Amino acid sequence: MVKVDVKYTKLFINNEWVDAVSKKTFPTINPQNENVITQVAEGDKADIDLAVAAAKKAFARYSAWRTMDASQRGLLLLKLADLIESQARYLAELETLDCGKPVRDAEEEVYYSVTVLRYYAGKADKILGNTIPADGEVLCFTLKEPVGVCGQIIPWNYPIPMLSWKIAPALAAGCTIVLKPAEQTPLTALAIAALIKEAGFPPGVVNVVPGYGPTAGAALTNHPDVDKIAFTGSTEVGRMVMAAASAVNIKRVTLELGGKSPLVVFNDADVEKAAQKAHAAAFANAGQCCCAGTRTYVQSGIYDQFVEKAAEIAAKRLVGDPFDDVQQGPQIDKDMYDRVLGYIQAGKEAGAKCVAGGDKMGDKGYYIKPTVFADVTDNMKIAREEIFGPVQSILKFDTFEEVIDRANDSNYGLGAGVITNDITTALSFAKQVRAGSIWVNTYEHTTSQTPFGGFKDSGIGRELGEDGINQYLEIKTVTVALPHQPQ
Ligand code: TXE
Repeated sequence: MVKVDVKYTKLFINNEWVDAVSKKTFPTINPQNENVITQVAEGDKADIDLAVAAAKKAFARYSAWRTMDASQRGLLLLKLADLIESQARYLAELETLDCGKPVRDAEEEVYYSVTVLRYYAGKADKILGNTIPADGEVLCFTLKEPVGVCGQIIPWNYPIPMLSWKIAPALAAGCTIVLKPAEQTPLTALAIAALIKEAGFPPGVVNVVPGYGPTAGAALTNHPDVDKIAFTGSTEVGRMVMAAASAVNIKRVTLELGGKSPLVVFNDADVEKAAQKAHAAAFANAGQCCCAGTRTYVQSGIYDQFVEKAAEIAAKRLVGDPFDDVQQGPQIDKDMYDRVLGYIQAGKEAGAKCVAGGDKMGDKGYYIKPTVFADVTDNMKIAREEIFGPVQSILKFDTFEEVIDRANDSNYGLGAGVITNDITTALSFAKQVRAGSIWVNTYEHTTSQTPFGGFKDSGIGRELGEDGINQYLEIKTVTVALPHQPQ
């Protein structure tokens, strides 16, 4: 068993480590063995009030943060990126301890998050307005200004990447932040908070308040001094966040919610390679991925061969201790474990053919066997609802028109993939499928430069890339009377 030192368990407010006002704590659990790792200070409304007050003060007109050169904000982000990079292995191990993902994946995620911080560091002093040839005797231009105090609520499936997607554009834009990590995975956000202080960000610019959703999370979404909420999580909570965000003031809202993404494999694909790609799309991060390709549509000409391959690959997937060299660790917690097993049961009862897995694994920890269902039909629960576990549903189709209609027949629209060598098929798919990211002959290829977000119930707004920083900027139009004639 790898021993990981947990250094930070308190709330991080105004660059200080503090207990919760209530003095309450909550346990964070190791999903590998169901043991309590440690107790963490449990933030609630009173702590959110303090954190928002600190963020508001840090955003005040003449504060150190507001008067800092934009280029300096970029340098602080670069410093933070360097510090995180220098602790990549430690942060990866802490992440694995807290959320059970294989440590090699966790380490890759740390390096990936560093690229996000560096991308937005470069953007800090390149936030440009326009000059506008407005009608009338005027000079007109726009300024892009930070939105203000941002509440950022993140989930447990990719704790460090999600933190980077949230804080990097907000800081580059000049906003201040109160971040609430998921209750299942508070540890890496706190470890990174320590690095934020070390990097030299002024007090109050970033505050991290662990706690539960209905208490700490809701207090943030309901707070009158929060100008924007950025949320990643379930569609169900996303609805609540959106309603709360308009209750006491009109907060800007970005939501990155669930998905049920289709991956469509055409007859001309190489079956072996396509099955490998579809496997990775469905099973990455133990299936706990918002854009997981969980509806695998396979054209009838290669369907039987494909199912056989998919089952074979899933059966060989290495599942086990995430500190070992495995592909899959446990699911995040007991709730999700039970929920995923419930979906597997529902698939069996609906008559889908279970060709791999189909059960829990072992008696300790939240492990589930990589599961593949064939002969899935569109109306089955496992084809319609987000499972968020290691379950692939394979569906058969005949024609292009048919599969586009079926791919689009979902309330979600986060990601979609197509595997084909025919360029017209690929590009027609890209144009006709209603989803925020379309991947052709690849899947989940998401980098700091590429906007990411959903159509329909998968969310509002985009993260990453140029679009990502725009969500943290207000546009101010300045119009100056200026006679066209000589004075
Ligand atoms: O999500 P929640 P859960 C989906 C996935 C999964 C399901 C449930 O289908 O099975 O959601 O997961 C905070 N006000 N995704 O229950 O509850 C909460 O504390 C404000 C998709 O973990 O949405 C956490 O920080 N905040 C997904 C965050 O919201 C609240 C990632 C997410 O938790 C709140 C995770 C409230 N009332 C789950 N209630 C993705 N899009 O990647 C909870 N929270």
